[in-house]
Amino acid sequence: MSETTNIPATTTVGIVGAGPAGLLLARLLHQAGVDCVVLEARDRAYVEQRQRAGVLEQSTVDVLRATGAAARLERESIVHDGIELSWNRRRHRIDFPELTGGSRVWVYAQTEVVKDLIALQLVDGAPLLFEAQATAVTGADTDRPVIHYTHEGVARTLSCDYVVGCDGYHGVTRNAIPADELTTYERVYPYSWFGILADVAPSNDELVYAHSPRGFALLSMRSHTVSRLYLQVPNGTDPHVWSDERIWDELDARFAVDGDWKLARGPITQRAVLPLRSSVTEPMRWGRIFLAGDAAHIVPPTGAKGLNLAAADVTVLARAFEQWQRTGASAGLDDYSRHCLERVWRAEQFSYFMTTTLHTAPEQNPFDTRLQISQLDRISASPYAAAELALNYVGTAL
Ligand code: RFL
Ligand code: PHB
Repeated sequence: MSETTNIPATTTVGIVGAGPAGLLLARLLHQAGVDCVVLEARDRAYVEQRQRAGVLEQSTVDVLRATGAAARLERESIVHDGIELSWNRRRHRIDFPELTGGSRVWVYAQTEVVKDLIALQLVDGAPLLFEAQATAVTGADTDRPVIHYTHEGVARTLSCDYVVGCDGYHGVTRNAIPADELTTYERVYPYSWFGILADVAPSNDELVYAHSPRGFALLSMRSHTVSRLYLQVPNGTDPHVWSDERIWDELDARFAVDGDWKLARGPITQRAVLPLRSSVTEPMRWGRIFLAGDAAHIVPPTGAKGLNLAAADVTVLARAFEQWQRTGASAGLDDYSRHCLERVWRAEQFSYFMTTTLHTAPEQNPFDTRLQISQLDRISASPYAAAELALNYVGTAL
């Protein structure tokens, strides 16, 4: 039988997008015995290599463990008990376990989460079609919504009980909902992040978020031998006009502290500029269509929340589908949007706070800079202010 004849035309839950949200949802539904199909526009290599987030909260690690997708994470992730904030040429450590009653975070790249979920899904999981681009979803207000998609040049349809849009900010599922049924709250920031990957051991054991007169910088990592670093840059910056030396010099200047700490340099293997945006679409469900992850909300990466919110959405949704399939009760599905939006808005507020406290806006008023410094001083002086940051950073249980 050819692979093509195996492509189902009907399913219970049709999932558009195989980023972390779609893949994790498929895994959870498979475990719960709920039939689903995942359609992904890109090919496998592209999805597995897309460089994005790097920090996992406890609740995300818990759900990955529960799905059996955490074996490599247990071996290769790096557990972090804190972060450092840097301003006025000094650093202050935020101790997570001390300030939160024992919580911590895991440094494990989104690329690796995605690889682990795909590997598991292909061995033991629901159908996952790469290079299957959804073009439209119809029938949101009927009992059988339909995903229209193209696979290997052939136009196909997938008829579903429910459709979940896990297709990110530029996805098509959201368009299936009448525009006047949705409200989008949005803020675009007047700066972007220039991210690099470098083959050099991280210069600090923990992440460093730096406020500086030259703008924000972040030191992160992918492993004990690969560093991930970011610089605040003006919107529209072309990453390819920066020489490697200019990037390292700028990072040096922004991380500079009194004392003998030095940023180690190494070959830069990847570079990209990403604009910063906050956005929430409400409600996250209309008729038989659900939105999850970046399809419903975007946070600027400063709070490290994007991937964790996506995981939280689909965990809530999978439980609701399981309840519905087992008992016929739709209470969980009906409550999905309200339930998720509470966490989403908390993460939006925290990400906005981290972003606006640490970045320097173009033509920023010196008064605003003094307010930022006062806020950072407060965090270093008050365990209550530090705990508020720590509790938001490590996230809450689901
Ligand atoms: P994703 O990961 O964007 O996955 C969506 C998937 O849907 C597919 N798709 C379609 N498939 C079929 N038909 C269509 N018509 C489709 N349209 C789209 C896409 O190919 C893709 O595979 O969303 P998801 O699953 O909700 O996961 C969310 C996270 O990826 C995201 O929140 C974070 O990565 C955000 N983010 C970052 N967060 C951090 O905490 N730290 C970071 O450093 C960080 N870097 C980033 C990021 C997001 C970025 N984007 C979306 C612009 C860097 C980038 C470039
Ligand atoms: C990353 O490692 O890519 C990363 C870490 C923390 C952030 C954002 C990005 O807040």
